[in-house]
Amino acid sequence: MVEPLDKADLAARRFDTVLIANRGEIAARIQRACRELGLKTVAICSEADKQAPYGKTADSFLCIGPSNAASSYLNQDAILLAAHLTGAGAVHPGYGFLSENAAFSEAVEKAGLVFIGPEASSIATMGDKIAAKRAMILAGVPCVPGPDTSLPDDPASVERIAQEIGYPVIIKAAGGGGGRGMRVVPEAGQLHEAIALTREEARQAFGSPALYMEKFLQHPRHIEIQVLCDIHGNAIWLGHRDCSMQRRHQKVVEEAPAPGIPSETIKPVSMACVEACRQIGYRGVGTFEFLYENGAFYFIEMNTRLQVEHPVTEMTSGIDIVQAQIQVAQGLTLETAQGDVTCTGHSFECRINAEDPESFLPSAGTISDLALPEGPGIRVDTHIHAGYRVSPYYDSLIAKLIVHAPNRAEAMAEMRDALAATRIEGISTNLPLLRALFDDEGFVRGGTDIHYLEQWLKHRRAA
Ligand code: MV4
Repeated sequence: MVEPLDKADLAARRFDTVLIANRGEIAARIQRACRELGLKTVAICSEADKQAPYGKTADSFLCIGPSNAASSYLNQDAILLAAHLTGAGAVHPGYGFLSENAAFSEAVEKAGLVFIGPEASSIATMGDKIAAKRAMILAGVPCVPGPDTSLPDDPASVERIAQEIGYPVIIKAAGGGGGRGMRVVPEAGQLHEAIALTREEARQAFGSPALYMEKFLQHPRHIEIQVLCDIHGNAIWLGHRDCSMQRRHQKVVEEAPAPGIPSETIKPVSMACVEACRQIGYRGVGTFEFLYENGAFYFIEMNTRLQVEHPVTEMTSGIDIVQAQIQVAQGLTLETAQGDVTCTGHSFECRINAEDPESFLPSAGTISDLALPEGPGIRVDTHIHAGYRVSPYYDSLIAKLIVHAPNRAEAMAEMRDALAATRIEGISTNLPLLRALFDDEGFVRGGTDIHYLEQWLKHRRAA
């Protein structure tokens, strides 16, 4: 249920200055959206990021702590202090760091500022993967077979649950997500040990021993649905993305739309996602993650943040997701109705990482020379420039190469050209790997599963 808002509540959500509580390409991306909306920006940094280019173009720029993220980008008090010192009225958390921290959402709002993201209660519900699954079942979103309750302690009961689902099953921690805290159980003989190990890991890593069990899907694709919701009960979906091309739960290439999904299949699933948003009074942007196997969708998790791969959806839908996210945070009504959303053409995103192309170890150092592609249908989201120092402290993502064309084949050709025109000297990057991938027969065909890239890398090493 969405609580009715009075005029004073709404007026309190207006702001003219946004503190961007993040770094790197996404800090630059959010700053651009703010500028386009006529909002002032506050950039923050750690000691490692004092030279960041988005610091120079922000209205205020503050160093809030040392290089290690725990003392800076994760330091809630330092961020709130920076907001007060600069007169910011809102905080945008970006992705990672504090973006899915329910306590931070609450602390920001309790301090009289606007959190550009969902309410703390929505973040908490989706952070508890069992609660999330229960909310989805209630809204009619299709889920992976398995109970929406935590596993009981007694051995006979869990054996019965696994029998009912059918092996292989997967044990997941309620506090996990994104590939953390899960274990596949191929057969009954391994059930109890898997539960004991996962429970102990969950207790250590998430502070909660709660687990749940699902059917393990062996060859799914990872497909996600982007939603956008205002605080007046309007919710829309902006199409879907295929994020199956990943290694160790790190996405490498994303595309929109997911190839080969019939609109009759995706439409009822998307409608249910939008219904789930209305039921929980969801505010802002969100992503419903699904496994897709044999023509059916199975919900696994909801992300309550702006995602790295949001540009492919912006390119196909024509909607600026970051601007819209800021506007709904201000309490504005969504201008776009579902009937006005039309997705056209095809978009790819390549994540360019500063890493060794063989070992995948992060590569720090100074970018000595740089050439980035440009032209119609090409977009580069980045904060780097010649002379920029890539520090070893943070995520290795340094740029996103995004293309848009009338169809998938043309978008692929455009990405090949864009990759060929990209040069980054002085550090190692995954550019060679991305170029090889866009020449791979399986990827060119489309519709590969979540294991494809890791298998491809294995064969490539052997060859
Ligand atoms: C699964 C699964 C198979 N069956 N759940 C990994 C990340 C987290 N979001 C959920 N994950 C998975 N859950 C069931 N019931 C396989 C994965 C999985 C995966 C999912 C999406 C993208 C990449 C993946 C890589 C390995 C495993």
